[in-house]
Amino acid sequence: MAGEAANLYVGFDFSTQQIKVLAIDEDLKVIHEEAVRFDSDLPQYKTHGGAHIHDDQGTVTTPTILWVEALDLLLNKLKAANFPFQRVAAISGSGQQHGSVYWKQGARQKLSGLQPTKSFLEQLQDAFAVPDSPIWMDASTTAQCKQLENKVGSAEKLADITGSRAYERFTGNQIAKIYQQKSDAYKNTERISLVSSFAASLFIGDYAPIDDSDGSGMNLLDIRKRDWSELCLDACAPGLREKLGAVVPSKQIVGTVSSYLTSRFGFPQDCKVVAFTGDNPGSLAGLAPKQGDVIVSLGTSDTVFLWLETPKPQLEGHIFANPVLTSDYMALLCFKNGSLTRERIRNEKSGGSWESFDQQLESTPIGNNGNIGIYFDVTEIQPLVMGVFRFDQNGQQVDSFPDAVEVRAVVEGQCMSRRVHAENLGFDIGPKTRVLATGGASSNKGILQVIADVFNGPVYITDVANSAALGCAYRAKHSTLGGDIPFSKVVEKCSEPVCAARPNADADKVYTAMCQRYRQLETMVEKKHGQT
Ligand code: ADP
Ligand code: XUL
Repeated sequence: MAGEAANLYVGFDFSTQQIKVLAIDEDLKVIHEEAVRFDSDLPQYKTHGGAHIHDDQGTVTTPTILWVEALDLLLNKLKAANFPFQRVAAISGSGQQHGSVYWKQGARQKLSGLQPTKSFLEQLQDAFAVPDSPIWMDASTTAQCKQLENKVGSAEKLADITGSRAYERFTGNQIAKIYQQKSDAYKNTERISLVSSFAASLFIGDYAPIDDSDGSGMNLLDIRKRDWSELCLDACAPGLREKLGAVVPSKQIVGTVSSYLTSRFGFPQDCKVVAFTGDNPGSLAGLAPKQGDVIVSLGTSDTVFLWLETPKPQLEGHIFANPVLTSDYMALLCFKNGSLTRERIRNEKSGGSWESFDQQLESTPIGNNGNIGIYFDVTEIQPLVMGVFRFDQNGQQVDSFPDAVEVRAVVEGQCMSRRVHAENLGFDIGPKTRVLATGGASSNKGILQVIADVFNGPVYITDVANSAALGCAYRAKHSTLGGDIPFSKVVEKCSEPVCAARPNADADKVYTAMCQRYRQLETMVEKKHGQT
């Protein structure tokens, strides 16, 4: 019974551009949502899209203390809205994947002794050995990636152990860079957290363990054993096992909320905290996919992923531990040039309005008369290339497109790359495949139509675009019920996704041919401009 005093379950998402929170009742109905946006709510940090892009174009960081202050702001917003903290039975959350936090020696004591009269910000100012956290957009660790693959034996061997070959943003390589370039800071680090476990630590007032699903994005975890790989740890930095702490299944209850949060906001003393995980694993939980569904998440990054029973790691893409069923896995592809690239084109070609952007999309034919654009504003992941490349219907490279052609080219180019790389990984995408769309841009009908056309399958959405936070609220409930009942049982009451776009009749013909051209053009661009 979801009466006035019934339990609530809360999910947080510490994403690239904001922290979002939502609360659900026992019937899984969302009763409250709130967010703090980093660029606009905390302008003093001068972030762009939540990040600092450094001059070398490879290094991308976010001040760790920004996330701390953002949580202060968010909890105060909830309080100002009279949020019923006392009804919260359990919380969980997610974080942008791969980003890392370096707690200074003595920080654990600070965390466990927080004074309820003061904010997190006032008390954790000096808690970090590295003040700027490397985040998933970073591409500055190519040297460390090569070192790791060499030390482990080969890219294939590393992929076989950890689910991925070495990737610049993966945390082991980021830690190796810090160890090599800031050895004093490394020495002075008591604990290394992921963004997710860092956030959970703020809630329990102690270091929270890393969960196996988000931990799979580090190039350090043996994804089958669900424990750190000694070989990978040793290849990255000394004493790493101790600095990382234990790995736990994502469904593990890692503590109860701290007495600090109980006193300051009124959470009940027995409010459980379930391990926080990565934002993509969180979204997988939030969308409760059926066998065969492909998920396309259109956030700051675009990701394509699915539930997997057996891991078959390859040199492209990633295999992570599954966040809701410990014996299973998930496969994922991540594309760095997602929403921020679409936003740039919208600002330059559509007067900053999504409405005009959509009208331009509608005014141009599917297939864009053969024009193809590849837009890598920041170094892409597959392929490792930066730059903008436009080709006309004859495959000739051109310097510009008319505005509306450019708008269609960015969306079609992105969707074709998602399809081509998903096919490389063996994703079986056919007319019967349900494509579940989520993330900020999934509210855009025009973009959803292009996805349906390029993937040649129906695209479904749920009424909550914020699937990562929602998934974590579901996970909080699942673990409160013991975690042993199937997750599907917990989410059986959640509303079914609705079909938002179906492919046009001639889309298959147009895009099957065009995806082949896209594949050739991208390979050519990679040969000429690739950074490996
Ligand atoms: P993250 O979780 O990575 O912080 P979100 O999933 O919240 O990101 O998505 C944020 C992005 O959504 C913004 O950068 C913005 O470009 C995009 N977005 C929001 N509304 C629209 C829209 N109507 N059309 C296209 N993109 C949109
Ligand atoms: C996934 C990835 C991004 C981040 C930020 O591998 O790097 O999707 O999780 O959303």
